[in-house]
Amino acid sequence: VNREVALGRPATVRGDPAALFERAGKGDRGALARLLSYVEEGGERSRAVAHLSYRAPEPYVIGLTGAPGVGKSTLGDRLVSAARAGWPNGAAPGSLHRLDQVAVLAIDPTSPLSGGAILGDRARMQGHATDPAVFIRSMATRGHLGGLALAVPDAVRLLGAVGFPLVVVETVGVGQVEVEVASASDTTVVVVTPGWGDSLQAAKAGLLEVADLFVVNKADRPGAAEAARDLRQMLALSPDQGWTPPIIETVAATGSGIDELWAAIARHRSHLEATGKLARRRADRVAAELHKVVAAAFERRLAELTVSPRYAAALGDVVAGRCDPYEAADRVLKEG
Ligand SMILES: Nc1nc2c(ncn2[C@@H]2O[C@H](COP(=O)(O)OP(=O)(O)OP(=O)(O)O)[C@@H](O)[C@H]2O)c(=O)[nH]1
Ligand SMILES: [Mg+2]
Repeated sequence: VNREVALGRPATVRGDPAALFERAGKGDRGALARLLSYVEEGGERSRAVAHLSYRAPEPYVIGLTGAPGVGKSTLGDRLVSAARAGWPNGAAPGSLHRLDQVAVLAIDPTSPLSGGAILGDRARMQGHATDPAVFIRSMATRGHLGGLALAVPDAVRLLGAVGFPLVVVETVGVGQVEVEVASASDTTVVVVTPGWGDSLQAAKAGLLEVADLFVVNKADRPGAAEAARDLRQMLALSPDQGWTPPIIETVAATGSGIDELWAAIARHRSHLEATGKLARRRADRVAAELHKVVAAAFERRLAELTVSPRYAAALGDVVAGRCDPYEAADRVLKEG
């Protein structure tokens, strides 16, 4: 008799993705957290999670990105409140009206482990600590092949599959990974603060191209209007794609401007749905994802190949001058 059975639980529940998935779908947050750890780790169990999740409806994903400390978590917190409180006067913007459950994923591409981020964001988001309908989780890349670019979509699909219609993804920083993660959202919100620096950094990082919406947060500080103007000027140079990213000034610390932000997100969603862009975007995203999965599989096979005896033999022949590197490579690949 193993311990699980002795404790009166089915033996499979402990680490079995399918059993955890079923429990997560019934609102078991511990089971959900465990599944997200599997996704972070990558490997067989993360594959199982992906398989369990793929048929479910996709949640709507709002991406919040920007330089460290601009107020992404505080904004995310406010958006969660807005989503939970419902739309004023019952004017429901599509399915964003009064959500039963909201998930927040805080992504930290800079740290291999998520400990610090978890503590920080838990502290900031403690306003929702007692709201069982809000699920907050930090994620870092541990071993997932393809890193966050694959782990985040897996996590988002999992959250959708266990019943979250909306996921807010917060990404720190303005590097390449962040742009990638940010652009994996349905509505990408780029957050800057007053002062020319953030906007310029965002532009350099390629965030202008992926932004559906800009937020100038900390508008209680001097220079917010100027920052908005700078952004508007930069945007005027980019090609018209049927949607001009609104620029919204907020004070996340007090909640000022959050209604406007929420309304702009809802407008963007309606725009995506009405024009068919949402489906196209998602299809593009899946294409990029599949490409990465295949690339990761090739990488893995290459790594195996280069430590095989066959590879060593071919290499030996090149070193000894018995064949050229191309012939050797052909031989290595052909016998695969
Ligand atoms: N003055 C002012 N401070 C703000 C505002 N919004 C957030 N802050 C403060 O700015 C600091 C950073 O806020 P966070 O929400 O943690 O910012 P973040 O972008 O999530 O930070 P990282 O996750 O570390 O990149 C905190 O001390 C907030 O209280 C605002 O509108 N005005
Ligand atoms: Mg944060």
